[in-house]
Amino acid sequence: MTTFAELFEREPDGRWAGPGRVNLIGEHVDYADGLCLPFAIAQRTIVEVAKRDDDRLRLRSLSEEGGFDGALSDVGPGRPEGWAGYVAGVLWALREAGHAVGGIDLLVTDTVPLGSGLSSSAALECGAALAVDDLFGLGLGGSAEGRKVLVDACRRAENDVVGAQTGGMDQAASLLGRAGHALLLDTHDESTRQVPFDPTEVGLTLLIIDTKVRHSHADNEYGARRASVEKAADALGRPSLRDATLDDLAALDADLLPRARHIVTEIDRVRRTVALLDAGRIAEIGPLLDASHASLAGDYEVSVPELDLACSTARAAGALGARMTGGGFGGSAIALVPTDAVDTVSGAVRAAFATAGHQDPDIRATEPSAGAERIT
Ligand code: GAF
Repeated sequence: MTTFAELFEREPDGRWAGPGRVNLIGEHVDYADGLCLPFAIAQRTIVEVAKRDDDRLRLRSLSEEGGFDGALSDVGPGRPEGWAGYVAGVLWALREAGHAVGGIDLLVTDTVPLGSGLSSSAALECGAALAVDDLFGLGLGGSAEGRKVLVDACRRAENDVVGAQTGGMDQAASLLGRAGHALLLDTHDESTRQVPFDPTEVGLTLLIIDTKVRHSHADNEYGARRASVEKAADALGRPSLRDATLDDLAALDADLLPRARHIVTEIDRVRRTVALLDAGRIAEIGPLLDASHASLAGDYEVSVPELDLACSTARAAGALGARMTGGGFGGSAIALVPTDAVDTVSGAVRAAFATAGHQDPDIRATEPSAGAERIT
């Protein structure tokens, strides 16, 4: 395997990890002033990084083609293309925000599976952001408030350099995640709260079912959903749909109504999920997960048959609840399962996928894990 030293003729200053995320509930509401409840997972993207004394960026990956070799001053909207834009974009955003950052050599040695709906992009951005914070002594990584500044830089990298109009949920989960907790993120004021979430403590397991499906039109569809939600808020004369009621939505046309209904009902489901978790009633959140999936599939139309099959089969085999997680159009579902039913549920989902002629899904247990950190 190629090493950092072979590529760059020097040793790295250290290694940093940025985790992927699962969103427990609160889907497609982070660009709508809503509430979401993600957590960082054990699957991580690892970067080896060395600081440079000049302005040059040399970015390479062991698993991905492409990369970048150029000046930080050449980075901007649309440049560089490909995965390197996520890393270069973080440095660009930090510099735009007034932080004194310069060049780096960086090698991606491990990655959260791409297209799995577990936010490999945020994992990369956040691992790189923490490395840059450490190496240039920005002092942001040591506190939640500082990490929120890094969250903003990672989100700007994605919005302004890569050009994906995503919300900030994934970056917040990757940088602010904590073992045993889900992160309640209020995207209205960016406030956060750690909510206890430890399924294993009560004999439950949260499974990730990666369908391995990735649709190429996902980015366009994501943008279209976001535009519909903004249009619906405009039509109602509100800054966002956050405080709208179902009755308010009656004024919307038939195209916008279901989209807006998803936002309003999903925010309510997050509130109810948090209330149950705060009361230690984890096993009771299943119906809220199911209702979230139904809303995403029916009203928001971001699911695909493989995600629907994963959820319905998991439920029929004993899961307490199941839903797609992340942006949709492929990627992963989650299922909350009594630990003694994990084999039954996994086997049933595999069998259903085989019968339907789908690829064999990747199924694994997950739990809330630490946010981005330095490893060595
Ligand atoms: C993607 C986006 F990047 C997030 O910001 C969020 O909108 C999510 O889709 C849907 O909840 O992961």
